[in-house]
Amino acid sequence: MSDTDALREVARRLRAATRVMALTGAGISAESGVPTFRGPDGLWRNFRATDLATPGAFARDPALVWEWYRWRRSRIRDARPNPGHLVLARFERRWPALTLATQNVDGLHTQAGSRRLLELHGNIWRARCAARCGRTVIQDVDGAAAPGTAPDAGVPLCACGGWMRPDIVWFGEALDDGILSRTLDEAAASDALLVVGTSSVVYPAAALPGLARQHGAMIVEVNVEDTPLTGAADFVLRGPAGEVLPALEALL
Ligand code: BJW
Ligand code: ZN
Repeated sequence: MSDTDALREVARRLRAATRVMALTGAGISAESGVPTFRGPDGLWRNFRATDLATPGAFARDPALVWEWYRWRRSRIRDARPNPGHLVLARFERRWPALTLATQNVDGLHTQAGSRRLLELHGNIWRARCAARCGRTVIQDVDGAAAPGTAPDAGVPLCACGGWMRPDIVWFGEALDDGILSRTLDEAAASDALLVVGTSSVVYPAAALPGLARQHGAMIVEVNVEDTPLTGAADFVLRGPAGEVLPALEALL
């Protein structure tokens, strides 16, 4: 099937769908200038995930982990939603029950206007108490940090005196129970799942297409390259999300 035929067929089937869901990954924000994780320009090319995105890394060197997140925030701060984010936000008007599950922590879907959003891996603009007193803060600035030359200098402090940490799900950590169970329920109930800009290697997000398919959903992958999902998708729309999604919207 040619790319144009696939696009038309996906549009035809979407017109008949009532429960549409989307799952996004770093690729949808690439065209907004936010680096992806894997691949030639990916964040993990220059940094080892285990050095930075695990609870063990934070326990060993919280200052290094915060330095990395401050740098990430500086890359994201001026980023704006691109046409891919905006199309998914407009899809909520067409399908009011549409759920958007994102692995991204950059907040660009919210900026684009998506409201039925499930942030599976947290949000880079939130911090929470690592000492588990329960405080969570929206932290656009970096807050009060441990003073002086102590090893934890630069680590924001909670009002309880403990360290704050980015409110992000690191490797080996469980996703929020409520968010995960809503996501699984939505995937099982959907007629169509659009899987946009993810390498489909990180679980449990990578299990959602299989779950949706078992319950009869059409799986559509939007990506610039093959992933482990490609062979199992019903349709593959090859190209940048910021071009493919507007082209799809135009056919609806
Ligand atoms: C474009 C494009 C354009 C580019 N247009 N496309 C089952 C099997 C095996 C392993 C596990 C398993 N279950 C759990 C695990 C372990 C682990 C895991 O999955 N490991 C795998 C790597 C094997 N999972 C976990 O640890 C998860 N926790 C968990 O399951 O806990 C269980 C538990 C239960 C009870 C108690 C305790 C534990 C947590 C996973 C958290 C992931 N966190 C990260 C890092 C956060 C750090 C941060 O952001 O600061 O989240 S990992 C990183 O990968 C980040 C992303 O959200 C995630 C997914 O990456 P994504 O979005 O797919 O990006 P890329 O870069 O990989 O891909 C980009 C794609 O876009 C590419 O395909 C490009 O081609 C494409 N693209 N430009 C369209 N313009
Ligand atoms: Zn605290």
